[in-house]
Amino acid sequence: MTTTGIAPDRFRQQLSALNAAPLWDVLATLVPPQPRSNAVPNVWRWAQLRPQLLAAGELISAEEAERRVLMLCNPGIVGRRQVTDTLYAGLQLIHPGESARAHRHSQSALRFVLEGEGGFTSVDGLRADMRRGDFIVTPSWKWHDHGNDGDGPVMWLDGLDVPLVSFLQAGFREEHEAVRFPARGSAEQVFHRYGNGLLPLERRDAGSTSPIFSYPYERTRESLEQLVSAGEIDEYRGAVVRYANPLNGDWAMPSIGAWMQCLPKRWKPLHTRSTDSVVLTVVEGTPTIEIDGEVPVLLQPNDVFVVPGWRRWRALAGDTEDAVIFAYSDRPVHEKLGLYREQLG
Ligand code: GTQ
Repeated sequence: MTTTGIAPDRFRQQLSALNAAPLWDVLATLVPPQPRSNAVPNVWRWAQLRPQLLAAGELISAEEAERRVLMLCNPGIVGRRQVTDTLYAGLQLIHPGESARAHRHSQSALRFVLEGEGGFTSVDGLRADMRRGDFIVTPSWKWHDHGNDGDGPVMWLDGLDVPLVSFLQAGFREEHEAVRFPARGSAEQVFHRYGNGLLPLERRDAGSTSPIFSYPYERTRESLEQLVSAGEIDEYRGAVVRYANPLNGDWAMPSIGAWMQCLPKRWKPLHTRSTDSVVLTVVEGTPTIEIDGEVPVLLQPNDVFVVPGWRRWRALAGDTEDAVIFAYSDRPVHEKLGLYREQLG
């Protein structure tokens, strides 16, 4: 009995009818002592999904599907279409001569190329050729279409901030009247304007996304190689570079951070944990992911793996060859909101 004489059950019913509820029932879960991701660690095997992606290619054309993609659904987030609490991942296929028609949306997207020659993404009519290991950004609200001028299938990993944008209910989308946005040039031109450590004298194009939208693997690999030879190896992540916006040094995209790591063979990194949730894929080698409390997972090239936030983990190359890992996470959002925390060691 409370001092007013109301039975607790009746009290809760009355509150519920008034669309209110007592905080003290749920305080510990509403404001938890530490993060508890809904996502679980999981591996998506390329050897299993590649045949399914090719099967999708027989079921539906890229034109019909608009985007012919297999979504990667985290088993901990039942019924949802996301790989972590905030991020989306998918595997996209384009056959020679096909087009994924031009559209634009508020969601930011990245492409990480897994297989094939001759693929391209165009952003506002600027064309970026897609080769294995390339990282390509399609910024929020920029027109983009994809195609394939080669003679075999082209496949890549899509990373988007879809769950985050839907949580904020901030999403818009539009179809372009043409399948392809009119061609205006190439990603190379953009690189010459904003790369090479050179920028336009007057800055008229402030934007929260990097003007450079194509980061070819050749250049990234070369930087990692130089770091490895110079012995510039981070204790936690090996030789590591992040994809940057040259205008402000921030991440290439405002909501998704992406980086690439080279883990030297026989080298043992220290563990870390951080609030962001990481989606990674293997570019070279066969690294093992160790997460506290989980069975270690040996990855093959193009396998996709998720490390949910606030789990202590590390990635090791093994004894025979170096490993190269591409990763993306929601870290920029954590940083911007003052929520990013990490524990090293
Ligand atoms: O290529 O624009 O996997 O809009 C999901 C939504 C890819 C894309 C996805 C998209 C795209």
